[in-house]
Amino acid sequence: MIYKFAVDELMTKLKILSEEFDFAHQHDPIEHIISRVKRPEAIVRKLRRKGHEPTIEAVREHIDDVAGIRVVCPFVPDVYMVAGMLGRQDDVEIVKTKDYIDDPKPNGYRSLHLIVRIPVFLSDRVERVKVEIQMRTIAMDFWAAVEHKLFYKYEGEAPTGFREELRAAAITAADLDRRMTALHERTQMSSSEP
Ligand code: 0O2
Repeated sequence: MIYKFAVDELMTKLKILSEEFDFAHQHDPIEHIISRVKRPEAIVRKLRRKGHEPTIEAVREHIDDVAGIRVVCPFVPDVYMVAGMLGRQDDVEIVKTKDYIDDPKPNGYRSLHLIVRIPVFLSDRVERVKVEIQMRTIAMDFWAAVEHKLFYKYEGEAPTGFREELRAAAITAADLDRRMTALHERTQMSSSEP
């Protein structure tokens, strides 16, 4: 329940940033947001994979993504801008940042991962709860969703050449991001011309 409350709080924060920025700058830096609380079976599986017995203490210590939010942005600069705006809020503590955009995973996966901690105010106490926020562009999201589907189908036993093809597709997606960002910057410049 506490993880759900933390997700609800962060969703509200992100929606406010999205609407207010759109109002002030005529550009919404967030395309869409999804959230989930990890299922108990998936938590136990992840703990065992990391070599821990499934206890509440182990979940608190070793699982950062029980509460998860995915923020999908139109352009790469939007990803960093939204992350910056969130990080500057007084009650949001950035615990860890993994920048897989600057340094993609070997398979080509790109996203900015933030582990944040936020206070959840309950009837008799305040709990500081960790939430994983995955931030990515539409192109990165497309690649990650399809990659996840394909690997699930092959259960890790991908045919020859499959990984190379996926890595090449990730490079194409990154190129698409660069081209779309350049087009966006051109429209921004022309709209600010007198
Ligand atoms: P699910 O089912 O999506 O939640 P760590 O806790 O740092 O030791 P962890 O949690 O693996 O290790 O960290 P990492 O690398 O930041 O990955 C966290 C999540 O990012 C994953 O959660 C995926 O959702 C996503 N992710 C990471 N790598 C890939 C990838 O190569 N492809 C895709 N499609 N998604 C990826 P889970 O728990 O693995 O899975």
